[in-house]
This record gives sequence, structure tokens and C-alpha cells, in this order.
Amino acid sequence: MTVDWGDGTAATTLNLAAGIRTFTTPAHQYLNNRSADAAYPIAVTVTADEGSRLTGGTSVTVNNVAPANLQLSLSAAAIDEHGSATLSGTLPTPARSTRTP
Ligand SMILES: [Ca+2]
Repeated sequence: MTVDWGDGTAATTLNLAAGIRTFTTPAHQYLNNRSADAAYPIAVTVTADEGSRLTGGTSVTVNNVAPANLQLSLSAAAIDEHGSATLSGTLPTPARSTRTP
């Protein structure tokens, strides 16, 4: 079976043994929300040995997370005139989203 997560990443393929009726995928990470936080469609296709196919779908909403906590560091808090300083910074990593249907 394959799972298309709807976010343009490679589909996940699971090889299910004969007789298996339940499954759980590895967690899938969504790195960004869609415009207006629209849901990502998730499409599942199960292909049997003889080639017959069963399809299904669901969706997941990924909410935007605003960046926060920009960390800045100045080489000196006070300098003499004609002096110079450097600024260092760490850009935030927004919270990531994972989903296991
Ligand atoms: Ca975003």
C-alpha cells in the first residue's frame, strides 16, 4: 500500500503481509502549513497481489506556527565612538507537525 501525504514529499510504501488487516505508518512530518491553513489531503492506495486496488482518503490540517524567540547577541553592549560591534543571531525553528493516521 502507498500513502500520499499531500505535501509533495515522497509517498510512504508499506508492504503488508497476506492476512494483515491493520497498519500504522511511520510518523510523517509536515514542515509547513498550506495557504489559509487548508487541509492536506492524504490518499491511500492498497494494491492486492492480483492487482486490484482499494483507495481511501483523509486529511490533516497543519496550523501555521508564527516564528518566535529570535535570539540576538551583540559583541559589546557599549562601545566608544568610531567603534564597531558585531551582531549574532539564531533564527527560530517553528514547532513541527507530525501525523500518523
Ligand atoms: Ca508556516
